[in-house]
Amino acid sequence: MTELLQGATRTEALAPLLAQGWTETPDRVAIEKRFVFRNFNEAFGFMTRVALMAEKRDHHPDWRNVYRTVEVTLSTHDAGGLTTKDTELAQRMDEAAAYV
Ligand code: HBI
Repeated sequence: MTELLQGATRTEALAPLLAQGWTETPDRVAIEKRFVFRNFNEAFGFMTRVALMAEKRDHHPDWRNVYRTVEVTLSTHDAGGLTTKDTELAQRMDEAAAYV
């Protein structure tokens, strides 16, 4: 199982994501971000690309779509918190959102 991010490693891994609009959930076991697109088509296109990515990595987001917004929470359920699987997927999601 992937190890939980802790201490300085955790801080360093999160720094670029927090600068890109991700926030820690209040219980600090997850990170979250609200993506807002121009329309539903762009939001769903983003979700489609991320879904393929997530399945390939066997690491899946918790997310909710309402019209042109996608609210995402990332956490490694098996580990009970944040791992590099989450920070890497978060980075890939930011890249996917920039493509639309
Ligand atoms: N996705 N976010 C997340 N966290 C997990 O622990 C996880 C997952 N997708 C698949 C998965 N675990 C499987 O590896 C196991 O549940 C078998």
